[in-house]
Amino acid sequence: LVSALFVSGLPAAYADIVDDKLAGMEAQSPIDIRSDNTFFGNLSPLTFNLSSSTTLDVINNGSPGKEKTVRANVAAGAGSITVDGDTYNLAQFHFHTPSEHLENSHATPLELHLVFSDANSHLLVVGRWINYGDTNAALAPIFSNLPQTTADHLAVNSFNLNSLIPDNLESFRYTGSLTTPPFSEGVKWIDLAQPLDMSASQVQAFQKLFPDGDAREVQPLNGRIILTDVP
Ligand code: 1SD
Ligand code: ZN
Repeated sequence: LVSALFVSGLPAAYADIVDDKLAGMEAQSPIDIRSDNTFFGNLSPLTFNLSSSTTLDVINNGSPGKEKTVRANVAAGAGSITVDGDTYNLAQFHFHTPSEHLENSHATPLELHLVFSDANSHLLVVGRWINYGDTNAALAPIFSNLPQTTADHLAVNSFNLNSLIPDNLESFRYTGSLTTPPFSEGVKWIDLAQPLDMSASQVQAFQKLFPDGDAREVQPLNGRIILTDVP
């Protein structure tokens, strides 16, 4: 029964790799973040240290049964986040459509994930909702030239990673999992409350690549606590 519940939350593309390994996993991501399931607290500060001019290797990771996204691999040493005395290095960022995390049960058109890992390979993902708004100039070099196939690489020079992070770092924090196979748990999630804006045509360029979307359905909290410093 437990495994059937998880299977029902998987995009069809993942059905072939689902097996009994998912049974017993109960701290999965994404989740529905609502005002009635979050607890206010004094959260520890987030310290980002991000290059304002790094190179990106952007790939289309469209393989069925695996992750499906456009992913920007960043140069080693280009970014880190320090939280609770632990420093995690930025490996890559990528997008999902529609958003994987829900905001009061609503999806936004896109969600950004910045994937970090520490010296012990513990993962921390910073998520940010993306809403329709003005053209995002910083992301234009990626979204105007999205790699159309898994064979394409797009090189972006002088990308300012700070353009992805808001000044206001209020967030929602919980412990969950990868949202793509193998859905490993123990991932620290920090979902920033301030959304990022992109134009409808930028969003559409991404959605054209993944017409069925590339978002996993929300998973049960199973007693987990979501902390926030949003007043
Ligand atoms: O989908 C990503 C996948 O691309 C990979 O980055 C993995 C970490 O190795 O994380 C997932 S996710 O949970 O950030 N969606
Ligand atoms: Zn992701």
